[in-house]
This record gives sequence, C-alpha cells and structure tokens, in this order.
Amino acid sequence: MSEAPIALLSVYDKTGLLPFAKGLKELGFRLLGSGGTAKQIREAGMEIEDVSSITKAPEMLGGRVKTLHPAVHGGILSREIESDLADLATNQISPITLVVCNLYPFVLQTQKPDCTLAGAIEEIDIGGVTLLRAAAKNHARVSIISSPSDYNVILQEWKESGKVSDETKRGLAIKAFESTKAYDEAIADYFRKMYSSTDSAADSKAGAGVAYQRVPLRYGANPHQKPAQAFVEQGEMPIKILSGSPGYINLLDALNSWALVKELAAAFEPALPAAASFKHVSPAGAAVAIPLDDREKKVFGVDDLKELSPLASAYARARGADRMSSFGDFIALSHTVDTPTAKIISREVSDGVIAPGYEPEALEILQKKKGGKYCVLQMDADYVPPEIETRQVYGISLQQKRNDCKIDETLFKNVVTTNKELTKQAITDLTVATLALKYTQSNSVCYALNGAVIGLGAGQQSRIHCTRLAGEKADNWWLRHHPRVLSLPFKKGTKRADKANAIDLFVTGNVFEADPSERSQWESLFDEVPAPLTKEEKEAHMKELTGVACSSDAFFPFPDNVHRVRKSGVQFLAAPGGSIMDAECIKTADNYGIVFAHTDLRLVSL
Ligand code: 93A
Repeated sequence: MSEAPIALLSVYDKTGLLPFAKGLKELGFRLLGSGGTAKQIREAGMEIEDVSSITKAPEMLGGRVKTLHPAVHGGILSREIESDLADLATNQISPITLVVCNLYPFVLQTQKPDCTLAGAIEEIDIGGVTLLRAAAKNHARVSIISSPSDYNVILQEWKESGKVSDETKRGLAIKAFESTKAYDEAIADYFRKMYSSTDSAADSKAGAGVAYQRVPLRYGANPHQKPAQAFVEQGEMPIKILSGSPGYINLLDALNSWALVKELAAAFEPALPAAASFKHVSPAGAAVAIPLDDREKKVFGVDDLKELSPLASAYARARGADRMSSFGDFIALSHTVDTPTAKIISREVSDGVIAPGYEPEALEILQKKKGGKYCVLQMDADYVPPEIETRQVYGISLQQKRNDCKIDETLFKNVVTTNKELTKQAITDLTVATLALKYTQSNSVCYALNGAVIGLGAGQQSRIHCTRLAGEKADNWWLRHHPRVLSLPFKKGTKRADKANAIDLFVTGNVFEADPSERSQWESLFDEVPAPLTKEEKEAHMKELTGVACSSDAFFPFPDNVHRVRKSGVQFLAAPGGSIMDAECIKTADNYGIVFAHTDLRLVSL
C-alpha cells in the first residue's frame, strides 16, 4: 500500500487540469490518470501513472472500458473498517483519497446538427458516472471533485489542514450526484424523443407491450415554444390518447381538471359523478350530478335532449356555469363517458375531454368531432401522482409536497356565526366551491348552487376584486334564468356560441351602451329586437337568488367581501380564519344571518 494519498484523475473537460495536478503533486499526492488525462499531465512534465498500472488491464473497446475495474472501485469504495481493509490487502488494492472526474459531453454532442444515433451513444459516459457515484457514495472518506471551479478550494483546504473537511466532502458529493442525475435525464430525454414518433396518438398506442412514457406536444404555451413534450420519470404514462393531439395547455387543463373531478366525485358518499369545464388552468365550471329541472335544462341548453344521465347532468351544469368562458374548454369527467354525455359534448365548441373510460358509442361520437381532431384522453383512474412535485421557473427548480388535502364535509364543522344551520345541500355546494378553488389560480373565490359552480373569480391580486368578479358572474348566471331571457326570440339557426354571447350582452346590459355597429349586429340575431331588462326587472329577479354557497381560498382581509357576497344571495360562507378582521367579518355575516364556517385550510394555487 502506498504511503502517499492517491488522486485519480479522469476528466473530459481539461480546464485548469495542469495547475491542479501541479498543486496536488506539491502536496504530496500520487497521481493516477485515465488515457488522455494522464497523457496531458505527463506531457507537461509531471509524473503520473496510468490507471492501467493498477488495473493491470489496458484500456479497451476503443476507450469504452478505461476505469471500470475492481482495483479502481475497490480503492474508491473501501471504508476504514477492518473487513474492507483486509479485502484491500488480500487483493493488493490501494485506497484512493481524491477522485477528479467530469463526463463526456453528451448534450453538446446531441446538439450538433449532424449528430447520429451512433455518435450520441458513444458520448454516453459509463466509467465516469461510476467514478462519480462511487466516490460520492463513499464521501465519508473520499472527495469527489466534479467541477474545475472547485480545484482551488481543495488545494487550499489540503494545504491548510492536510485534508478535505467533512463539510466540503458532503457538498462535493451532492454536486456529483446532481451532475449524474442531470446527465441521465438528458440521455433519457434524447432516447424518449429518438424512439417515439411525432404522432402522439400512435405513440401512446405503440410500444409492443412496453409502456410509453412520453407524449409529444404540438408546441408549448405558445406556437413559438417548440419543442414541447409531457413525460413521466417513473412508472407508466397514465394517459392514453384515443384521438387528436394535445397541446401543452390542453394537458395542463386535462391533468388539473381530472384531479378536480376525481376528488369531487369521491368527496361524497356514495360517490357522485362529477364534471369540470376548464380553460387556461382554471375551471370555468364544475359540478356534481344533480338532476336538472325544466328551467335549468333550458338555461343550460339541453332541453331538446331526451335523456340526461347523471354524468350528462353534471357536465350540463358545469358547462352552464359560464357558457362564454367554457367556449373551447377542456372537459374532465369522473366516470365512464356514456352516450348522453357524448351527445352534449359533440355539439359544443370544445378542445378535448379526459375521462377514465368511454362507452363504445360515446367514443365513436367523440372521435368524429372536429373532423377526427378532437382530443380524447383516457386517464388511468388508479394513477396516484408522486407526493413531491417539482417545477422549474427561470431555470430554478422549485419543489413542494403536492396539495393532497382532502376536502369533504368535515372541513365545514367550525361554524363561527350565530346561525349554525348548514343544510345538506349547503355542504354539497361548499364542497364543490372549495374543491374548485383548490384547482383555480389564486386569488380565487367561488359561488356555488345546486351542486355546481355558478360564479368563479380567478387570478386576481386583490380579494375583493375576486369576490366582485365571481359575484358578477353568479349574478349573470342567475339573470340567464330570467323568463325574458328564456324566451328571447332568436332567429332559427342561430349558433349556440352566438346565443351565449348575445345573452351575456343582454343580461349585462352592455349591448345597450354599445357602439351602434355592435348593437345592430346583436339585433340581427333576433326575429324581434328585445327590450332591455329594466332595473326593476333585474332587482325583482335577483331577490329570488337565495341559498347560495361561497368559498374563498384564503381569509377575508376586510368585511367588504361579506357585504358583497350577500348581494348575490349568499347564505353559506366558508373561508380560513386568521385575519385581524375576523371578528368584523363574522359580525357582518351575523348581521345578514349568514352561516360562516372557518375552514383552517388555505388553498392558494399557482
Ligand atoms: O467510455 S467510458 O464510459 N469507460 C470508462 O471506463 C471510463 N472511465 C472514465 N468513459 C470513461 N471515463 C471518462 O473518460 C471520464 O468520465 C472522462 O470524461 C473521460 C476521460 O478520458 P481521458 O482521460 O482518456 O481523456
């Protein structure tokens, strides 16, 4: 066994190598190097042994095997324990103190325009990764230096204390593990792209029994953001593409809306079919299966359909929350899609649907939509996402535990107002509203009635703006139930989306203050031009909106929110406590006889 500490050097990037080797020599290290590394040091006039001098085996297979040998890895991995030391002695292996290694430039190679598959494969470093991992594993004894930027620190520490501190060794080990992780990610990414087609539907079906882990996406959030893909790092991709080709926003909506309906259905005993209509990563509507009365069928545009299954009722309600926002939605359904639900979807403008399964006739209807381009996704209902989620912003990885809190009736037990009468229906509505918030960009406030969202404010920086926005939506939703709206004399053949837009202009009154050209275009949709809804008509109708539930994703900072929700018929309120104005908010709720539950659960979602 050699007296001098041994440093093993094997680097592709030879930046700073010579001064570092010189420094190590001066500190009394015995140097060992792989082919090119040893050559460069030797040519600079320094003494260094080839790795083959300890392995007694030449580099082989054109360099594919250089350092992969027990003499190397025994020397790196041995601990200072009796049995390891005995093994070293028996096999005449010397312990290695310092490993200096950086890897073949796989990424650089694959970025070259003329890079071939064979060329990329040759740049997959095996021995170097093994050196890094072995030395990092044994960092209690060994220092693993994977970056030239650390050379000086190591020389300095050794000069001062004759060793590398434990703290430095730990930091070096993390760095080495991170570099092998990134390296393997790049390799997996390369092969994912290389070995899968660009046709996402074909991709998810292909694989000869091997589960595909990647869905190529048309582009990212915008058409100029290419390339784009979705993949899982572990296990199987839980989504199957049955038709169409999803984009980046489609998948964001699909995954978030699926999570919402899965949890929504399971929040009730027995489970209730649930539906969501998503746009840009927030729900436009969400609902559970509560049968529709005749007026609701008319308001939600399904009065001409003979049969409405529970799932169809849930989607009719979800879509009916805000028909304008739902234009071009991504739909999530908690249960196997049946024909009545597929029939509703088939005539709405929509981008895609995700569900755990499709009845054959329903699938046939959906696959015909948009000339076969409608995106139909099948979700593995048993899929459980990892507990920790990571995203990157501006190159920095942010990690957190997934928001896996359960939302059910137990959340609303702490009623803080004098009136404590939470009805069963109110609990259902608060559950729907609160679960919708869990998947809405914050700040968010949601009003719900009859098991459905009726007004949702998303992404506002101020809570009262959010409460107002959601309240205005709830008001408009209710005005769409006005008898004069239900009998608007639309010309025959007016499209569903045009009707939705025209009704919105009518109930908000915007069209009566609009530019004459917009107004005449609006008027052209009717057989007879409707007179505006008067202030009195609106007020009388709004008085009939009662029993509404409202939930907020964080506390109310001021009682203005409570005053506002009351104007939209809110009788039941849920929000976390914790504001210095809590007492004021409760007092305001008491003045109105509102039942207010403090949830102790903040649901900010970003
Ligand atoms: O082809 S390898 O995977 N086989 C090996 O056994 C091996 N050992 C070290 N590549 C291997 N290396 C890598 O060689 C190192 O990671 C380093 O990047 C490079 C240094 O080679 P050279 O010293 O010949 O310039």
